[in-house]
Formats: sequence, C-alpha cells, structure tokens
Amino acid sequence: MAPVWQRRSAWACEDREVTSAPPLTDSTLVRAARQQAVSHTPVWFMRQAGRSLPEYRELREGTNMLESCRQPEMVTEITLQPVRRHGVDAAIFFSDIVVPLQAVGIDLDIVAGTGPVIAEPIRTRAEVERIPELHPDQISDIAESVRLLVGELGETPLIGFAGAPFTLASYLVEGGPSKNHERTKALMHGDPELWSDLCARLAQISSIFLQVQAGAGASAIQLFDSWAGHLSRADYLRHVEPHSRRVLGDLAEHHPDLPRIHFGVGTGELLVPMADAGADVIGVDYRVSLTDAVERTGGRYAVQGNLDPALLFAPWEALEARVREIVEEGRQAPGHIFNLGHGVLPSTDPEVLTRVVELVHEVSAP
Ligand code: 1CP
Repeated sequence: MAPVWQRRSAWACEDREVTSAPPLTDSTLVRAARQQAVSHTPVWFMRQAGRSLPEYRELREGTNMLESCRQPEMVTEITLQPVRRHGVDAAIFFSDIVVPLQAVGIDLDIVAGTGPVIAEPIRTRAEVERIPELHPDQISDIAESVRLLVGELGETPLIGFAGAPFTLASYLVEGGPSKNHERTKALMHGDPELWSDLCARLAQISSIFLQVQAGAGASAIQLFDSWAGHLSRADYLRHVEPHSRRVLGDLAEHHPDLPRIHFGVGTGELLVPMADAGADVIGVDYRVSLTDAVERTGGRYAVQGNLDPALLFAPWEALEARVREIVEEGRQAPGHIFNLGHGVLPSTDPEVLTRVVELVHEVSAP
C-alpha cells in the first residue's frame, strides 16, 4: 500500500458504530457557527474542564492525566463538571491532543506542571516512518466516552477536538513543550520532504481522532493549532496549511453537518489562511480585537473569542466592561461564540467564570 501522504482518498473512519445522536443543530453553538440567528451569544471556555475546579482536582487525585483520559466514566464526569457549575452552552471533551499519539504507540507522558513529554523525540526518517496510522479500534474508549456524554448532556452540544499537525509535530520533534520551536523549524526547513511526511502522518491521526468523536455524537469540532502563531505566514502556507486543510476537509466530507472551529494562539497574521483552510469559525486570541478579526476575514466567518484569561483576575467592574465590549464587537460578526483568548488559567476563581457566563447571556439576549 502507498504511504499515507501519497494516497488521494480521504481517510475515512468506517462508521460501524451507530451514531448515538444527531448533532444538536438547533443549539446556540451550532447556530452561531453556521451564522444563524441565536437567542443569546453561546459561551464556553477553553480548558473549562480542569484544574480551576476543586471537584476536578478531587476526582483526578491519584490518577495520572493520560489514564484519566482513557476512562469513560471519569472523562464523562470531568467533562460535565463545568457544564453543571457554569451553565456554559457547550461541553469540551476531556482528553488531550497527545492521546491519539499515545494510542498509536508513541511513548509519552503528560507530566504535571510541564505538559506532554516524549520519551524518544522524532527527528529522522527512520523515526518518522515508525509512526503508525491510527485505527478507530485503538480508541474505542473515546467513542464510548463520547456516547456516554452525549446521553448525559441532553440539549448541550459536545465539542470534539484534536491537535493540528504542526502543534503535534512540535511536541514530537522537540520532545516536549518548547519556547522557540527551533528543532521543529530546523526540520521543516532542513528537510521539507521529511517534514511533510511527518505532518501527513499526524494529519491521518488527527483526522481519525476527530472522526471517531464526530461519529459517536459530537456536535462540533475544534482543531487546536496552538503554536502556529510562532510561524511566518509564508511558512504556515507552505509547510502547515495543506496538512490542516486535509484534516478539516476529511471531517467536512464525512460529517458535513458539524461546524469546524480552527484556533491558534498569536495567530493574528494567520487568521485568513487558518479560516480558509476549511473552518466555519475562526478562533481569535486576545491580541486581536474581534472587530479586526472580522475585517481581516472579510466577514465571511463566524468568530470565537476573545477575553484575555488574565482579565478573570481583574476587579469585576473592569472585567464586566471588557465582556460587554466583546459581546458588542461580536454583534458585527456573522456569528459569535464567546470564549477566552486561550485556556482558563489554573488559579482562576471558578465563580468568576460563572458570573461571566451569566453576564454574556444577559447582555446578548435581544
Ligand atoms: O494535571 C492536569 O490536570 C493536566 C493539565 C491538562 C489538562 C486538564 C493537560 C496537560 N491537558 C488537559 C486537558 C486538555 N488539553 C483539554 C481538555 C478540555 C478543556 O479544554 O477543558 C484540551 C482541549 C487540551 C488540549 C491541549 N493539550 C492543547 C491545545 C489547547 C491549548 O491549551 O492550547 C495543548 C497545547 C495541549 C498540550 C498540553 N497538555 C497539558 C498541558 C499542560 C499542555 C500544554 C503544555 C505546553 O505549554 O506545551
């Protein structure tokens, strides 16, 4: 069989599993993503499931992060916690971008206080060629978690997610979190063909990870290219975009009803190519105003964002003013999903998050 990057047909996750529920197309999240009218601006927070919640810390005690991600009852409970507590308009699946990498056999761990750490970084052709394809059977627990969740969530949509090929490649090549992504860029420029082969394999893995979540009942997906903001526009277009486009295109082909959100940090210069790569919604971090994001993307895309997570620590009056401004700016977009510019910081007071949800609902209702 031809290597993955030479095959033309889309990577399909043969849907032997029966979808447990149709996507919640009438939810405010899906409607906003599709540029349809909504009763209020939908709101959810990146990293809403996690360390800012005492009930999360209690449940996780004694269980390693990656093990937690593979236990359907635990995944279900952690995903539901912020929905119950804050009344957000969407749940984000509790997992991690490196879960499908571990599922194909890459030796890695998520180290508390550090993040993903790879036992043997991948830098040579031989190492790249040892990365196997992901098969849906290797993540049957993910499908089970999604089905359990969709049953519990009722009318609240579940957002499935995956890491984009560049962000995954950075962890694999660097061996862990990186400030400058120097080895990653050295590979990208030193051996573009090998780089492309690596990203093609990662695109296959992300594609199946998303399709399994979509097939089991997720109502939308988000592709996280968290570190793409470290790239120039030219490098993004040449070395990264085709692979992310492939992931988003596969999902569109197999699950055309599911809105696709594409997010990165510090990606103000990349908003247009990231949106055009096959997204319905462009994630905007706090460095760019929603007004500028809408203008840059020609008003063609719904936007998601973009409260600075650090502002959750400011006095309520200052925070309230900023939330109101963002909701107001969002009215200029063809669709707006309120979110943070990046993830909830672990020491955030969860009560502030609940107040923000209430405020967004209150001020955005007609
Ligand atoms: O001990 C702990 O509690 C581990 C902390 C943690 C959590 C709660 C990690 C380690 N991952 C997660 C869950 C997670 N990761 C979610 C769950 C749902 C939610 O958002 O509520 C999601 C969507 C992710 C995705 C993820 N993992 C991204 C993309 C999003 C982003 O923040 O940009 C990235 C870059 C990762 C890698 C990762 N995993 C964990 C950490 C601390 C990191 C980042 C490390 C780094 O700075 O490189």
